[in-house]
Amino acid sequence: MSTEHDDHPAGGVRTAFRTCPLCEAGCGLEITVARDAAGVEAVTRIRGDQADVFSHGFICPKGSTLKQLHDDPDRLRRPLVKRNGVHEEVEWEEAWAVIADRLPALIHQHGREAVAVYLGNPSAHSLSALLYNRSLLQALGTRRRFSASTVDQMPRQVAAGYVFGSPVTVPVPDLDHTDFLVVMGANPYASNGSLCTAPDFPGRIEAIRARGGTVVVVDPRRSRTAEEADRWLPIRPGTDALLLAAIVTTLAEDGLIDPGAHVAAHLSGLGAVVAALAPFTADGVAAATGLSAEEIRLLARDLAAAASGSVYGRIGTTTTEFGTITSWLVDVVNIVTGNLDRRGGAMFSMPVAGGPTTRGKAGSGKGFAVGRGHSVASQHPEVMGEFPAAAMAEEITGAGEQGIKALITVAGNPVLSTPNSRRLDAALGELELMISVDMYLNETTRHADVILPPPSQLQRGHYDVALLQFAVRNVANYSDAVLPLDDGQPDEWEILARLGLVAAGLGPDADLAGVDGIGLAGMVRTSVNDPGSPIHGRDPDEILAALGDEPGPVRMLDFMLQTGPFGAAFGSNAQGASVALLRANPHGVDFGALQPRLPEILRTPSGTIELDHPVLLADLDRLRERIGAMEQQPLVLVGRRHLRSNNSWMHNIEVLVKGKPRCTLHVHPDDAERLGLHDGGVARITSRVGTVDAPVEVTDAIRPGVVSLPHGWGHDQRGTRLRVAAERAGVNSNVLADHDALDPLSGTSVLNGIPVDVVAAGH
Ligand SMILES: Nc1nc2c(c(=O)[nH]1)N[C@H]1C(S)=C(S)[C@@H](COP(=O)(O)OP(=O)(O)OC[C@H]3O[C@@H](n4cnc5c(=O)[nH]c(N)nc54)[C@H](O)[C@@H]3O)O[C@H]1N2
Ligand SMILES: Nc1nc2c(c(=O)[nH]1)N[C@H]1C(S)=C(S)[C@@H](COP(=O)(O)OP(=O)(O)OC[C@H]3O[C@@H](n4cnc5c(=O)[nH]c(N)nc54)[C@H](O)[C@@H]3O)O[C@H]1N2
Ligand code: SF4
Ligand SMILES: [Mo]
Repeated sequence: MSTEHDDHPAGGVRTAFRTCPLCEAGCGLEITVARDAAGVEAVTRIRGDQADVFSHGFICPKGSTLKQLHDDPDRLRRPLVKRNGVHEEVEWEEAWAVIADRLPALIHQHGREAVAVYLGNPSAHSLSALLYNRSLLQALGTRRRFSASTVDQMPRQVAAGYVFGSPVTVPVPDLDHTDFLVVMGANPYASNGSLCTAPDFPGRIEAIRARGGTVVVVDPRRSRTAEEADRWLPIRPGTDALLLAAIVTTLAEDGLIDPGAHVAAHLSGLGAVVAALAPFTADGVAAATGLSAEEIRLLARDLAAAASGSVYGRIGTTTTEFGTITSWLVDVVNIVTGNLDRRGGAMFSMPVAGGPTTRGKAGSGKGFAVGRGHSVASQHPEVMGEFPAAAMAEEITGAGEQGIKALITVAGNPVLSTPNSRRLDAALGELELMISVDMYLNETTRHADVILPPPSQLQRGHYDVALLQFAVRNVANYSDAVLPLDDGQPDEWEILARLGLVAAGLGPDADLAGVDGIGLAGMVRTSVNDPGSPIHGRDPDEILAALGDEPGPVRMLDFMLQTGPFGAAFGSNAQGASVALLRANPHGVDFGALQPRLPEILRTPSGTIELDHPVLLADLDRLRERIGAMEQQPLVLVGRRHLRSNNSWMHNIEVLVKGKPRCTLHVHPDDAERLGLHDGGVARITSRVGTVDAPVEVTDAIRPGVVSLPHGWGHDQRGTRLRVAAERAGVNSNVLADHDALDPLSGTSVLNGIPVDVVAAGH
């Protein structure tokens, strides 16, 4: 354990350090654990770890609730099996027996494609899930994969894939050194940042201003982040691509396009892109964006004139009709202003472990493509091995003989998180078999025949393999489990690995450790054969012996750390990264500020930044055709986040949800007057696919013509076990999100800018 003073016998207190796994910030926590006379341990306090190399003591209100989460009586500690419509607690053996009885038989009868998988957001924050979902997916062999990515960041990844050759090559704002930050469609004061891992994001923003820099927020809402900024541009939802295009065109007109020599040497297609954007002038897009041409030109010129600057776009830019090209245009603006891959600009992390662009041949690669197969019902192309989450319902009920018959969810709550929730909710009821790996009986898992609960967050080791790929410093932090597993409780990796073995027909008693060893040996062999690997040419048996024989994610992580860019390389670099090094440094290890990574980071076939990828250029025609409609935009709905909430699943923690109800419809006073709504009244909101009633909060912190409702609420479903959440149920905004409204390049849903009608309820 990452523990100090651990030498107390019974009746002592110890301090453990661990990284918070709840959001992308990954703050260091200092956790006090008291042991009673009987030797039973309990967490007594959680606060920010002042010595953490990255978060320096910062913590948000959610971080300390890992204790409440662990103690929550509604958190599942034993598997549930549904019998006659009721979930019953069973022993693990019994749960596995039910799955072994039903899943292989279903696959045998209907084929592998009859099984689908949905992976939710926390599986990106769980070391076990990150490393073992892969083996589950391999064992299942289905192409019917869905995840929260297509209600989130997929457009950002697709754009990066085309331009840089790898979908993880996502630039992050160099927050700690930039002189000019443009935040588009993100509210880090509530979210703590996303695809930009930066604990105390708010503090880092304030530091920009304190050192004389400028912060501009582009958001239809005057969010807390906008309030703290120098400038707020209240853009019309869904029109960010136009704003970005017009910034490029303004700079072209002014002769200010200058990517800088470092980037120009590795850049292709800039001329074609600038020419393709020429029709998008500041005057031409002003009416559609709802901003003045002057404001747009000023932003362009200020950004170009800044000593360094960075445009950062997040969920308000990705979950829109033009999510992919908006993300691409963020890169284009960073490039034409000379800010890509330079200090204070938009830079690339050098992940200490598990970075796809820290392996293999540096500087070029196969590039990125989509469309290896299509979904059955609506023929959506595969993107990054997935189909749109919005298409899951129709793949269950609308694909005839080829319909999905069984669904496995891991750490996901798509009934609250994905579009046209009512349709999905009904479709889940049609499945022959559903299995969920989840710690709550909630709106989604209530449909599951078997629920397999992972241990609590405090009972698992942690290293954020996924999100440290997007960190604003190159940092590594590993923490062992703070508390031991409950009796009989398997670790999350064991649940996922065993589920794979059972699906493969090997039965619940198959040899997990053996299979795990085979997987690891495969990774080692690949690495010793990779000329770019620091262990190239070494004896695989020597490496395997050094990794030890304890199965599970920790030795896999050790392997990734040791063979990473800062790695110990099994003895070659004694001070380098390894699990041992991180265990000896429970506050994390800082490998320094971001450094330029061009051209080695590129994985495009040409070995250049392929800025004019034809798929992206072609989508500009669709954008141009939509300008007229954008100028006439009807009333639209956007989302928002609250600091004390986390998507759909932390609403059962009393200390987080108490106080004023948060699931309210924000309405501008002008709209309220026009629509006959008043503060505290109830509005009926109707979209193409659904209707909900929500309490009204009148506020001028939103652009007229836009209303806002947070997502992840609607905890009033029968058959769930969320006693606290049910008392403040709220309404599910995704009842309103349209399953057919997608960014076609990525399959990502439009969750911001949903056309709605709003009336006073009861009229
Ligand atoms: N309208 C609208 N919809 C949205 C969004 C929006 O902005 N607006 N945001 C979207 C975004 S960005 C995201 S990421 C998605 C999230 O969508 P999902 O990932 O589908 O949903 P979550 O609310 O994150 O639910 C997480 C589930 O995992 C369980 N869980 C928590 N921790 C663990 C764990 O460690 N292991 C396991 N096995 N289970 C665990 C919880 O009990 C819960 O059931 O929602 C999306 N939906
Ligand atoms: N407290 C808390 N923290 C979280 C989460 C949470 O649920 N709660 N969820 C986590 C997850 S999974 C994610 S992905 C991140 C998301 O992190 P962020 O991207 O920061 O998400 P939000 O806070 O929802 O901010 C999105 C902003 O986009 C604005 N917006 C809406 N439409 C548009 C548009 O068309 N254009 C522009 N420019 N802006 C628009 C909204 O008004 C809102 O202020 O947060 C993570 N952190
Ligand atoms: S910001 Fe809050 S939820 Fe996110 S990692 Fe830090 S303490 Fe955890
Ligand atoms: Mo997300």
